[in-house]
Amino acid sequence: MTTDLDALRDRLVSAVEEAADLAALEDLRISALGKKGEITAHMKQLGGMDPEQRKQMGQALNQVKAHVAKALDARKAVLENADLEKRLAEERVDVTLPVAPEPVGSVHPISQTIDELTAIFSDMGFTVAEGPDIEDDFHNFDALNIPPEHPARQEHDTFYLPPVTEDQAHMVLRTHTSPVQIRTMMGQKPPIRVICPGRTYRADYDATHSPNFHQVEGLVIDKATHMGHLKGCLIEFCKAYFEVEDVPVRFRASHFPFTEPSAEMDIGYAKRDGQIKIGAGDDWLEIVGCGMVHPKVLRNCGLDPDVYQGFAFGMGIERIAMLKYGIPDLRTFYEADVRWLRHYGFAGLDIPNLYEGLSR
Ligand code: 2U9
Repeated sequence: MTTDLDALRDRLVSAVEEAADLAALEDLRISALGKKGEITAHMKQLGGMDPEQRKQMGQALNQVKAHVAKALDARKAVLENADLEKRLAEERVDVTLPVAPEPVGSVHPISQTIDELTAIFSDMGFTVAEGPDIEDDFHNFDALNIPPEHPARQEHDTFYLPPVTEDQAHMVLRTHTSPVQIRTMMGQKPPIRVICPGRTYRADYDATHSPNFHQVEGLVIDKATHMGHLKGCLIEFCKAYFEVEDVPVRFRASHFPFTEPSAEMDIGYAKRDGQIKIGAGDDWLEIVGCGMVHPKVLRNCGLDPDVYQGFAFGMGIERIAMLKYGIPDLRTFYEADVRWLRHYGFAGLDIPNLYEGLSR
């Protein structure tokens, strides 16, 4: 009987030693030691033996079992080690290789233009102010001297939001960033020097209008601010933004409810080979609306117009981006076309500043 067990042990141990992989080894473990395994089957026969035989067979079987279990453990360690070595060889990384080129994102021309505006006006002592896209009638219209019956209220093609409660103020998607300046004047004491870039909304859609567009507006309030400061500030802005030494400008009288006097500023340009060249030539492009803040607007914000004056200006961000970067169609700004972005986008880490250059 012990010779049979020796043969069983030798057969199982050599099968274990020859197991090719961990799966084959697990199959062997089950077929030897599992519930229906060969050694288990022998164990089950112990119950039918007389006590002396059971004792001898029991001891012999336990030795076989221990031997096979030891062989299983030893083979498992060998196979696991071989697996690890194989993976290490396969997954080896040569850290001296150059970084593989990856598809990179780019900065959208609207973001780039806002960064450029921020760099230019920061250098002149302005900070950036922001406000909500959803505004009430007061901040978007009334405070700006645009009362309900004023024609400008219709001209703005306003998106009105349905009231949540009956007594709630009319809420609108802001039609300009001017409410940000209202909030600034009501929230802090002069001197004030802010620019307010951001999204604006008007119910208007064609080749030159988008229902969602971007504006930047500026506001300066102090005790002795005058039209000369306004002109100097906008001329400096144009030279810095269009990256030209000198730029011909002209101011034409205009009308806005929130400024008095009001003006529009044009810059000189020439068309060469179908491209717009800013700073030369006899043609004019309107780029900025501006004026001295209306005394009623100052009063609406709690400022005494006999003490404080200021100027304000506003321009369309898409418009100045199109002029600088030769982008012909307004609608392409919002199409999220990756080929357009690759062409007109900017490198993510080239943050515009006046020392290294605005657009490289
Ligand atoms: C306050 C007081 C005055 C902001 C101004 C303009 C003139 C203007 C347009 C330019 C092109 C908007 O994007 S556009 O359609 N803006 O012409 N904006 S003065 O005046 C203000 C603003 C806020 C408290």
